[in-house]
Amino acid sequence: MPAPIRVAVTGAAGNIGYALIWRIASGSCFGPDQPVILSLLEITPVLPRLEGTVMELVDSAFPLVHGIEATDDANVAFHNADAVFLVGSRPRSKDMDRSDLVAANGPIFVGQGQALNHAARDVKVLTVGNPCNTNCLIANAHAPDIPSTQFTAMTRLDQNRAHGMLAEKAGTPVANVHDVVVWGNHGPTMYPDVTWATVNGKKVSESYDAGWLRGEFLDTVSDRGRAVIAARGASSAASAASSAVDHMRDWHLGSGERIVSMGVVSQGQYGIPEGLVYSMPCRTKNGRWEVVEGLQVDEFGRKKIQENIDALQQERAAVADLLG
Ligand code: NAX
Repeated sequence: MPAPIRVAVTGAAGNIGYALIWRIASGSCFGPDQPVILSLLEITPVLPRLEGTVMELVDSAFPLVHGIEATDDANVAFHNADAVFLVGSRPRSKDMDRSDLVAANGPIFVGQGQALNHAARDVKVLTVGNPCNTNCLIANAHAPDIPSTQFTAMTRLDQNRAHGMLAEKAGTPVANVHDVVVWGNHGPTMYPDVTWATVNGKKVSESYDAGWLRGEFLDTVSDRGRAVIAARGASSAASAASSAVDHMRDWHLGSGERIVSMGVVSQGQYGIPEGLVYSMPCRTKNGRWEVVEGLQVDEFGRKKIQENIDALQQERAAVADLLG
């Protein structure tokens, strides 16, 4: 059995944390033979609640869990971490718009970026807390000693939502749907692009009505988070946790030929300005991701990609004072 890896989860007593930690502990994320030491971070007032989570983890008796630590100190939580899930932050409530969310959550990622820089080196960071692209940008800016390739943001939930919707419409298991590319921001402008996607081995563009693909499909995927809040009275939690597991599992264990959507720091691919954290088509191998280059983007796609560049540049400008 390999040596245990250290996995940190922030916001560990929250809703996503409650679903995520169990999947990590069970081996769904890092593989069925990989032991883990769980390092759970919460803000001080929530430590008693986190204690309850720890009790339940102990009670679940996961053979792969070789240690559980709970703390309110990010430097302790991230010490020698191999993987970090930055979940802790406020979810959007019904009355909040995106700029409220940026203002409420951005500062958290200054301190956590600094703590990562201090405490971790060869670490894979997945930012889930919203607005996740911009929070990832902030954390990365405060961790100059960690390569920016190690900082990613989660748009896998959007890809999974798109796959789920295409599968439902075709009446086929989602395993038969591949390669929707989510471009841009995990926000309303996000673009689930089906140009290279297949369902049951056939191109999506040949299998569905073009009007539906550019209309209801796009609107439903990009508005799904809000629809879940309206229905549940709380933001997506289990599906977010599951998508975080998918993102980190593929990064750690490899995606094979599948295209996976990841928010990554742009190096100028597809005309996306360098340094923006932008969701792009990726493949992963040996613990590293690579952008799938050379896909021919049509005119509609170019317009959508630009909309996301504009949105992310605006978000970046709004947090300029947090970027150091
Ligand atoms: P909860 O409010 O249930 O849990 C968040 C937890 O974070 C709380 O327990 C809180 O005490 C803790 N926290 C706050 N500040 C912290 C800090 N500085 N350090 C450590 N912990 C801290 O929210 P939950 O439903 O778990 O959502 C968490 C975040 O994920 C939100 O920002 C939410 O918007 C975001 N989401 C991101 C998604 C994505 O696809 N990227 C989708 C789902 C979700 O909306």
